[in-house]
Amino acid sequence: MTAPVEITIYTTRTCPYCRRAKDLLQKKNLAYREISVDGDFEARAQMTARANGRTTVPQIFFGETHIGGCDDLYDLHYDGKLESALAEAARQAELENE
Ligand SMILES: N[C@@H](CCC(=O)N[C@@H](CS)C(=O)NCC(=O)O)C(=O)O
Repeated sequence: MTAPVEITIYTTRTCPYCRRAKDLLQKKNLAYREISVDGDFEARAQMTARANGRTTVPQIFFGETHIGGCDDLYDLHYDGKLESALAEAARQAELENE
């Protein structure tokens, strides 16, 4: 069986899009690791590098797969593709660990 993939979300404290993205993950009972980039230059640089240059928060990852920001997460949800994106990211993680 494929192990569940870790969800990471980079956030700042005052960002409404971050709150909205986390609300959806919580509503879907999806655990996530939150990395606050408030005043943390290194964490922000890591986020931007992983997110192909995107600098806004939130930036969301399923394993190493970059999902994008809040709107991208909701697009997946509204298209009914959230679960398949998680499954695909988990499959990728397994392939990379082989
Ligand atoms: N469309 C983006 C909007 C994200 C956005 O505008 N985030 C704001 C904070 S709420 C931001 O990062 N502003 C620039 C900055 O803080 O450096 C999304 O859905 O994630």
